[in-house]
Amino acid sequence: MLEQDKPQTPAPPLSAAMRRLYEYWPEPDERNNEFFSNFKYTRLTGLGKSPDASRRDPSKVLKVDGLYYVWYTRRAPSVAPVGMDQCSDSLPAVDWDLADIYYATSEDGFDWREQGLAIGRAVAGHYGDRAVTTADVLYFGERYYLYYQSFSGAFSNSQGDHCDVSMAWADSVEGPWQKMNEPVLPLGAEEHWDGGAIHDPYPLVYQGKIWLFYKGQPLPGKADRLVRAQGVAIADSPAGPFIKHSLNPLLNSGHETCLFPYKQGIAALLSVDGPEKNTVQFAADGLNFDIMASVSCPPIAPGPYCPDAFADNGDGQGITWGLCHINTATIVPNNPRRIVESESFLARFDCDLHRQTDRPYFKNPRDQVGRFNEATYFQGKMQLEENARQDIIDENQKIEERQTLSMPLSI
Ligand code: AAL
Repeated sequence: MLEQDKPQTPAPPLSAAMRRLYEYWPEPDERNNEFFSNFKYTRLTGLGKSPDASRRDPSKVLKVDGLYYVWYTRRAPSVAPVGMDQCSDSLPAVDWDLADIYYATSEDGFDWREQGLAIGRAVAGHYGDRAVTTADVLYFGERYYLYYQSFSGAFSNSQGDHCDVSMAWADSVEGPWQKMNEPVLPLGAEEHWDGGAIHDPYPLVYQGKIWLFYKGQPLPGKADRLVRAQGVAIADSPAGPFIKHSLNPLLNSGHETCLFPYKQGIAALLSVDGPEKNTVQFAADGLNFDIMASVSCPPIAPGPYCPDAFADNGDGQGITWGLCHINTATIVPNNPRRIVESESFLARFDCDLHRQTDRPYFKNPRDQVGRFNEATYFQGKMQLEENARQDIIDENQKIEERQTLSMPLSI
């Protein structure tokens, strides 16, 4: 609904919630909200769950000569990660350690064929010798570019998920890829929001320039109020220099980056982290994002099929599908903030965040948000663990005793 079409805010008295309904939310009913969508998932052939390899963090999907292409992180064999203090030359610290970037193709977006290595790790002792991961693609000036995370040297607890972003280019979508072999987007200064890690490079072409969105993570205790956030660095050419925008961070939540041109601006899908996780946001200027809808069970590490990602025509159409990853994420015993991910595989998501589609199937909030089914509530992660049950009974007992003590005798 356009600003000028919004109904007049009624005169006071008006509660804060009702003022938001008039002045903040684009549409009171999600069924009419262009930024609201359910997400539906499909298992893939060729890239699905397999004991041989862990596949994760897919790029945007690109269509070239009628064939869909995707790049992703692949680690084989899919042995379980052992943590940063136990890793070795053959034992991975994390699910994306000792990994390379592979690519796959598909004719219909459902049945995929793994084609092979796109970008591999460097020789030991060289830049990017430990892992090359989390790639995303740009097509610019009739050339292809992959921006990716480059890890040099073994992981360690002190360094954490520390890496920078590098780039490789190719004249053909199938490579060979020439590596820059140096950072194209360096870490921020120690006290900065992106001083600890730079992840999930995500290029778009916007306002005649290359906008490289990325996730930043501060060093522990450095940037207050931030766990992770997203920002942008802008350049005239794919090799940079990329200038980080003075307004960064632009998004105060989210984990893996997922953005797409929408109308004259840019929309973003946020998941996993921060107060504004599980939202779809929009910035008419590509910089100042507002929450437009809250969604549930959004795809993790979404790589959308976004045909106008590089069109820069000021008339972004949106997205209807893409790939994402699903994995086994277990909480590290005695360290609830840490999870270990493993057995990652790629899956497809479908949605309706497109201006040319009108699919009530994806716009019915009752379908998902309002009514998950039994299997959802009693799946491993949702079910109350047996060992937590007794703790809860004991603790509730104590709370009730305290409450009873503090309540007047008359009840
Ligand atoms: C992902 C991404 C980046 C992180 C790790 C692998 O979810 O955010 O790629 O480094 O996790």
